[in-house]
Amino acid sequence: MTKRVAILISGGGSNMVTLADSMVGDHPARPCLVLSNVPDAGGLQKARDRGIPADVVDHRDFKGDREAFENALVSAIDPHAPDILCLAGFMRILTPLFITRYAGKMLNIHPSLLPKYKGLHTHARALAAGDAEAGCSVHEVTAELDGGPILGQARVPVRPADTPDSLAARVLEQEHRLYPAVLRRFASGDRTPIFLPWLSVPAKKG
Ligand code: NHR
Ligand code: GAR
Repeated sequence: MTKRVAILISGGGSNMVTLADSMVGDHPARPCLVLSNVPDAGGLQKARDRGIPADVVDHRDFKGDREAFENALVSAIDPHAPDILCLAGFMRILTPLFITRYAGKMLNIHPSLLPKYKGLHTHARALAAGDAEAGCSVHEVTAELDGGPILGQARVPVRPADTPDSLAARVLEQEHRLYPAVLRRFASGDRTPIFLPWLSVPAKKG
């Protein structure tokens, strides 16, 4: 049976696009919903352009009541009956109310080599620590923030002139390789982690 995938975003949605565009042909899954907590997230239009239902639940309407926000997320998600939820640049910490409902079905991509740099500002923290390499991780989402089982990692070198933005751009290219690879494997029922070697993405021609 083809798996149904809901993708949660807060921003531009470049990871959402690579996931959605990977779910074609003999892929075991298809996108069923893109949901954003930010009304003007750029990824919403990219979802609609692809014919994927796109919806918004604005956390600001709930004035800090995280459980009320999450109940609204659940109401937006459940009619689409997803088998898998992918967080892709989704920026709200989720409480056990949400986590327990979708336990074992939820993935996140985090821009660090976990268990290093859980939480935010990962690239600035990697540079401040003088790390020689950085990267990204896909992990199962559990109640422990960025602490669930690792399903894949990709590494990049840190360059001497790097800023948080230049490092983030190098890591993002690898996110776009890693997340579709992990989703495909996960959707086929295989949770063996994928570790990608460093391969620079060639600049686009033309
Ligand atoms: N929720 C749980 N329970 N477990 C995880 O592993 C989660 C999660 C929710 C989101 C993504 C995560 C990341 O990859 C993620 C993983 C947001 C924050 C954060 O501090 C931290 C980690 C992640 C996402 N959010 C602030 C908050 O108060 C808001 C920040 C903002 O709006 O800019 O929720 O990094
Ligand atoms: C990605 O780098 C993702 O790893 C990161 O936000 C970016 C989203 O980009 N996620 C987090 O920092 C989660 N806290 P995108 O919207 O273009 O996919």
